[in-house]
Amino acid sequence: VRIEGALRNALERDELMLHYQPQVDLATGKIVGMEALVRWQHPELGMVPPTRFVGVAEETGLIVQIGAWVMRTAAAQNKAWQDAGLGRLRVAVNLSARQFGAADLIESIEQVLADTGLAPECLEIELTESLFMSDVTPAVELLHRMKALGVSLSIDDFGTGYSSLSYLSRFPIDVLKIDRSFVADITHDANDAAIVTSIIALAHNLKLSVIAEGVETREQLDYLRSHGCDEMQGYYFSRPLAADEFEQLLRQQR
Ligand code: G
Ligand code: G
Ligand code: MN
Ligand code: NA
Repeated sequence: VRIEGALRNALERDELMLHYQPQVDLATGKIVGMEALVRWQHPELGMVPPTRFVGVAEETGLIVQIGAWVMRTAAAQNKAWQDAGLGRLRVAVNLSARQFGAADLIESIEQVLADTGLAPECLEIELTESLFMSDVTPAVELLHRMKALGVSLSIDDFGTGYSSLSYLSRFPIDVLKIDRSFVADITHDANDAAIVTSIIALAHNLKLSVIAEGVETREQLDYLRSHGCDEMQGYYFSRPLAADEFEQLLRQQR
């Protein structure tokens, strides 16, 4: 209850901010994109982790406003970095089920692109398999409308959902994000290694690009690179960073 009331004010009081976690091209070692992750700095509660408020925001519907703020802020930040000559990056934002169900989703994405001037292909929208569980037909139509805007679409936490693989051939997806639970034991567990290499092959056979999440060690990185994974994201390279820290990292790689 305390969280819910405070969360209602968080947007107006400017208490939310974004952290950015680098996504690195495994062939070049360069940062090619970032995932925007919301943070809440409350004056008394301190830093509230998303695990404590994203669920509440989902239940109350506040996630629709928060998600719109996240998309706008992330797109504007990416455009500013691009204008500063820091590279043609792609920024990924997480889309919640509530946002997916909102009537004005397409218009709000369109508006963010128009207002910020960010090239559509530099905005990636992360979807989870749970979004497709209920009724597949409206989901397919909605995804095609999103895709028609030119944005990039990815499946987050790939492999953990209950959906059938059949949606992969019907949905206009660009990227699979391998869930970090499969990556964790990749160098010790033959089954996890088999799952990860199979997801990489599946993605490439479908002409999708593939990114591994939760990469924490050099051994995991080497394994993923040698098996043709395109990109990685994880603590081994960097935790999610405040915008000024992320910008420093970008400047270093220039
Ligand atoms: O780094 P991390 O603790 O940021 O994130 C915890 C969880 O919160 C993850 O599952 C992540 O997908 C989710 N999350 C972070 N930012 C957002 C956001 O902007 N929107 C939604 N819907 N979920 C988010
Ligand atoms: O659910 P989603 O994949 O959107 O959320 C990303 C979550 O993963 C965030 O909570 C982020 O902080 C966390 N994360 C990012 N890199 C790593 C990592 O290398 N190891 C672990 N354990 N978590 C990570
Ligand atoms: Mn994500
Ligand atoms: Na994930």
